[in-house]
Amino acid sequence: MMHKPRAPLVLLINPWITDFAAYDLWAKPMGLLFLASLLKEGGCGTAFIDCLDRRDPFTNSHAAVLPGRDKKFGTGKYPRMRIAKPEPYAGFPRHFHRHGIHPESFRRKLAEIEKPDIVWVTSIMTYWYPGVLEAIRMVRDVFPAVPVWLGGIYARLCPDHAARWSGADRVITEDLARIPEMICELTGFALSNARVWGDFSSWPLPALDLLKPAPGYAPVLTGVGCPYRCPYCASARLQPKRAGFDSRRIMDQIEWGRNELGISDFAFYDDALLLDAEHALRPVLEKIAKDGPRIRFHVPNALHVRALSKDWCDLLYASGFRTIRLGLETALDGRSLEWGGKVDAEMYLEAVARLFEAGFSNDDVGAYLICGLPGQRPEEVAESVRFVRQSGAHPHIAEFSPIPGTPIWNKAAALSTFDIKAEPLYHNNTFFACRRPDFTYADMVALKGLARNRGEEEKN
Ligand code: B12
Ligand code: SF4
Repeated sequence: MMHKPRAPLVLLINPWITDFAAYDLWAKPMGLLFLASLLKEGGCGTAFIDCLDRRDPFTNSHAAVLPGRDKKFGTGKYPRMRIAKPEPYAGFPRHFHRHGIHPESFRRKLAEIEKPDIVWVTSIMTYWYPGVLEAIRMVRDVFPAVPVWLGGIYARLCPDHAARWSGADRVITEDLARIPEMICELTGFALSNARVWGDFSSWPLPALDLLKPAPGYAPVLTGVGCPYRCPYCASARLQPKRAGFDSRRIMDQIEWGRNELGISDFAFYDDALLLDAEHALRPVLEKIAKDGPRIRFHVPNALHVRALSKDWCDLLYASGFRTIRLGLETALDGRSLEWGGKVDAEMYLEAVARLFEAGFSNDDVGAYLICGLPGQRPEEVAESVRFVRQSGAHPHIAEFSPIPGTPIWNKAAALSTFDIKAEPLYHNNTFFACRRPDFTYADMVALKGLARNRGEEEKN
């Protein structure tokens, strides 16, 4: 008699952030949490280790660790340990840290878990790969014979680098629709929900219950993809097709977080939250506004200014949005057109005025300004900072960081004196690898100061 293969146990790992600085600005491993739900729904066992847990007692009481701290709206500081600066950053005047739990805590958590059949490691920023490599090394120490698969944003944007250096058995660049087949090839187990994997709109809710203790906030995703093609952005490469959840599913994500997990702060991860949102997001927000919002929403990933009609601004306010970030990038219309035409200065001023009329305060509203793009001059950024401040919103500098496969990538590689094609550490926004004689690192620091320092600006 043929035996049905046993359901495999998949260990999911969210690795450390290795960076000069990192702040938990509503950053949770959303991709991995969706995968956990898909695996569970398909019949697999799952275990999860979060190297970015801010509340790990072992870590926060360890003498070598600067403990984490809770801040506003569920955000906060990660615990961190100073570590040696990787060689490519030699001479860069900042200390380097591993953010998250103590490695010994990670080792203990691994030792407590039943031996898995596969280990899945996610990755986010390409330049955080040292944390990914360290996690995989430790997994190999504890479970030498267990296959390790690496997926996520670093894996997809730098597959050759990841294949060469990560230590994973497999670097996942395939469409998610292929994953059930790949699991079956490895373990012989056929997931019962194989067809769901490639159909975003049918995915189950992300497994927020794996985050223990319950997090102070939850990420929410209503859809993937963006119709724009800004030259510096990897959205189209990561999510070429737009897809979205219906209102029921969006409401379920929020209600589950609020009612079952007691969460009151929610951060949207969409690239284009308000575009084509009439039928899915709007009814959800209308219901929340009608019932009286007992929750707060945040959009750290920026809204499209062009979508901010009067009724949307009113609805955002009434449904509990508190942190509004706008993707302005520049106040110079010529530049805006050159960079994809998603907004112009007049459109922005009208939108900000509508947000204030709706009830938002100056402190609620911020605008991102890209800084240091090839061809851009520091004076343009300074002008945009002043423009945003005059509009009543807060300017937020987004340092240009070159991303593989984006339209501007080759131009950035030709401009940079660092080998950004071979070394993902040079994609770090803090490092500013595209510094040049007419836009220096000192210019970047000064512009960040200008954007931060309202008092200085008002004095001048
Ligand atoms: C939400 C978001 C943020 C959040 C937090 C993200 C986090 N969790 O840490 C915030 C707003 C804080 C943020 C900040 C920044 N971000 Co951001 N962010 C995103 C965004 C929009 C979504 C990421 C996400 O969660 N997606 C949703 C999940 C479902 O997808 P996923 O993680 O890719 O997972 C899927 C697959 O990859 C796969 N998968 C994942 N893991 C695994 C593992 C295995 C084994 C398998 C099989 C599959 C698999 O399955 C999942 C389901 O499909 C992306 C853009 C994008 N469209 O992806 C940019 C993006 C990651 N950010 C980017 C950048 C540049 C930044 C900033 C530097 C911007 C700036 N200049 O300030 C800052 C840096 C922050 C810092 N230093 O801490 C770049 C990446 C750059 C890089 N070099 O890697 C991106 C790609 C946007 C872009 N400009 O193109 N960001
Ligand atoms: S509008 Fe935003 S998400 Fe869309 S391509 Fe431009 S930067 Fe990327």
